[in-house]
Amino acid sequence: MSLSRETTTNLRLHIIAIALLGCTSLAQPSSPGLTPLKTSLPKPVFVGTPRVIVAPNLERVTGKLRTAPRVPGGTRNLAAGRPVTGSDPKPFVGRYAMVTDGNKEATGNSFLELAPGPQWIQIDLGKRAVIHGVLLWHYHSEARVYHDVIVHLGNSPDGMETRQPVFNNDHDNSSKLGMGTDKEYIETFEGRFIPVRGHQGRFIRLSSNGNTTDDMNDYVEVEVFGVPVP
Ligand SMILES: [Ca+2]
Ligand SMILES: [Ca+2]
Repeated sequence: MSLSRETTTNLRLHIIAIALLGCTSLAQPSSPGLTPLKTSLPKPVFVGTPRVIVAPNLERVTGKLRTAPRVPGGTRNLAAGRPVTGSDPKPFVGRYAMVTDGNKEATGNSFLELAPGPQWIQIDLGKRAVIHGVLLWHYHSEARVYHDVIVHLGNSPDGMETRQPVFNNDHDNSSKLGMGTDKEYIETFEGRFIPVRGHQGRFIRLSSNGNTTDDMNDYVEVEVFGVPVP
C-alpha cells in the first residue's frame, strides 16, 4: 500500500509547519486541576522529501502539531536517568542508558538500536508510581513508522500476565503479545505521547517489531510522566 496524494501532501505540510514553528507547542485550553505537561522537544530534522510510507495500519496524517497534553499537578518525568534493560543482550548501536539520558536530538549517535524482529526495552522507575503518560521517540531523523508498538505497565520485572497494556498498534497480532486497536504513526520530533489515565506501575515495557526503513528497533528517548506512590 502506498500513501495517497492527499496524505503525501498533508505530510509535506506537516513538515513545513514544523519548520515554521520550530520547537514550540500549541497553546492549550484550560482544564480544571490539570497543568500543561512539562517537557522539551528536540530540533525537527527531516532531511529531504519524505519517502512514500508503506504501513498497513497507519493513522491519518493531519498536518497539525500535537495538542500539548495536560496532566495533574506534580507530574514529572520519572524515567530520567533510570536504568533500562531489554531483550537484545548486545545492541547493534548505542547503549540502553541512552533511552533515559535526556538527549532527544535526531542528530548524532545518541540512540539505541536493537536486533531485527520483535524486541523490547524496559524502564525501572525504582518504585511504584501513578502514571499519567508516556512520551517516546523511536527515531526521528526521517519519516518512518515502527511496527507493533506496544507499551505495558507492570509491578515486577517479569510476568507479562500481570501487565497493563496502555498502547498497542499490533492490529494483526504479528508480535504475539495480543491484538491492539491503536494506529501506526509516523515518527516526528514531537515523539508520541501515550495517555495513561492514572494506572499504577513501576516497570514500563516498550515493544516494537522493525520499521518501514529496516527491520531494526530504535529508541532515542522515553519519558514516563507520573507521581510516585508514597
Ligand atoms: Ca536519549
Ligand atoms: Ca502487526
